[in-house]
Amino acid sequence: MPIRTYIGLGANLGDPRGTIQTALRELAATPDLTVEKVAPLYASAPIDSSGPNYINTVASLDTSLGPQELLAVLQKIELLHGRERPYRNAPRTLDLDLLLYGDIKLDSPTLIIPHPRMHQRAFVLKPLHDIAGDLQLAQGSIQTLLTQCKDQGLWPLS
Ligand code: PH2
Ligand code: MG
Ligand code: MG
Repeated sequence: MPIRTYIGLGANLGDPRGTIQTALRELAATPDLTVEKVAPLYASAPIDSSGPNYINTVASLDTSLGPQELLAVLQKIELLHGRERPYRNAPRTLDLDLLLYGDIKLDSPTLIIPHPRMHQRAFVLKPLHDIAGDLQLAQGSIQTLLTQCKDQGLWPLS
């Protein structure tokens, strides 16, 4: 049985909208992985980061890949789009974050699931709510968590 996973997509360098759309097509073309839903795109002010506003969204995937295999797929697609990591939270051409993988908890040196900061970030919670409003995170309902980060700049793109 495939596992339902959620990933966050973000970019604030180059052509963020185009890059995110291309990355979604590359994900959809990946063996053993189906893109189930994609939330609308949002513009968001950088949080603990710098540079132009980000474009962010969230997608749900169904996959028989394991979490580390899925992480490798995400990192390969990031590299295809020129992702560099000069320092933590640097502006980036593409960031693909594994947010949730079924209901597993994982704490390895390379991967922590659920994503440790997702519950504090409107740019994750709002698009996640758009496609999975009933999801409960360990910290509470998405709706409640969203009220706690309502001061973060987030704007729907038409
Ligand atoms: N990603 C970060 C740090 N800060 N801010 C916004 N608005 N959007 C992001 O995707 C983002 C961020 C680290 O991955
Ligand atoms: Mg990130
Ligand atoms: Mg990342």
